[in-house]
Amino acid sequence: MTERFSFSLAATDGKARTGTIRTPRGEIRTPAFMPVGTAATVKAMLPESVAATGADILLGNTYHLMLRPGAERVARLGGLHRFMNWDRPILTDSGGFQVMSLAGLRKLTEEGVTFTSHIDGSKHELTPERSMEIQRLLGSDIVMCFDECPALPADAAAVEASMQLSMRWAERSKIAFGDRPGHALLGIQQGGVTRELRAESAEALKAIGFDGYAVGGLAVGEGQEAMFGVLDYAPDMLPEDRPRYLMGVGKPDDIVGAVKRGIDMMDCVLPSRSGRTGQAFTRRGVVNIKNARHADDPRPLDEACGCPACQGYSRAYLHHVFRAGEMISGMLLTWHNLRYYQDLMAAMRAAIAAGTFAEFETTFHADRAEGDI
Ligand code: PRF
Ligand code: ZN
Repeated sequence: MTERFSFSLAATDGKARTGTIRTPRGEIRTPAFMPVGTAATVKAMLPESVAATGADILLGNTYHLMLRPGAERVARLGGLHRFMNWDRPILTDSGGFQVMSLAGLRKLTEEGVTFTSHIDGSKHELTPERSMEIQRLLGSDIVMCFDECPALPADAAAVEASMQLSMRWAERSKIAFGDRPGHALLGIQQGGVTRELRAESAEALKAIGFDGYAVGGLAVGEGQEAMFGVLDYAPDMLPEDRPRYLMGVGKPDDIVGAVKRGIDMMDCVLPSRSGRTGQAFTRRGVVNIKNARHADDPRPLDEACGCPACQGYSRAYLHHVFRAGEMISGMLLTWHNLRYYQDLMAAMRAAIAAGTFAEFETTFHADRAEGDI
């Protein structure tokens, strides 16, 4: 019998949840953080190193991979897992959001979106049907509906029209996805920061029926307070027995706040991108390794961290290689940041299982308030 995609909750603490997503390619412990592997690589990391940080699943991008190297080529080469040498689960985003933020000339219609590539200016089209086809060619385990996400602030009528278009696209995505045992399709809630639109979107998605549900359209310029305002009600509008994924979030305190409000999965470029620009996340807050005060510091980045950067190297060394533009700088800091994020998720899973999430949250914020890092 083909293994199916499933989700089971093991414990809840307040609205926070911990559980397991099961796929034929392995289990995903939730709450889960997904490192971003946009171009078939988590930049500066070998796949086995990404796994060693504690990641159960990666995120890949339809938009980037369709442009380069092309979805049909990846399929001929055995699919994205084989191509990038990652055999655990992969979730792929559907492309619409990246078209809107990265592509050149864009034209949005009921059918889909035509755009020019940010790489070479060539013309392309994405529709719900083509996005489903690309994600199938890539061999994605968790497929995202094709949607549109307006930048905020936007006027209410525009947010409403965009959400309704995304719901029509969600239905087309579901039909085009078909029945694929072992693979999951997730709907994406839109509706900006308006409760009624979020409710309308949730009802539309539930009527279609998905394996899981994402909260989209947040972290697009509204600020943390407004985002938490939406997360105070939006996850409750989605089925309790399915995973809930907050797309493109976020900073460590965003992640803790989202988990507290009932989110099970997240992704963000922040730990990997910051690693390449000299920013390290630690229990005490952000360390900027290029700062001159690290030049003679023999201490590790974070005494409590078990990653290779903290086990083998001083802040003085990390400062030096960053200043010298050495590649190992991005490698070590990315490793550290991904490990920090995965340790944070593990600590939250343990706290939820033990019923001590409130204490965890208090300590998390107190450690960061101490300063002098
Ligand atoms: N939709 C899709 N991908 C996304 C988003 C969205 O709304 C966001 C919003 N933070 C990030 N990535 N498909
Ligand atoms: Zn470390």
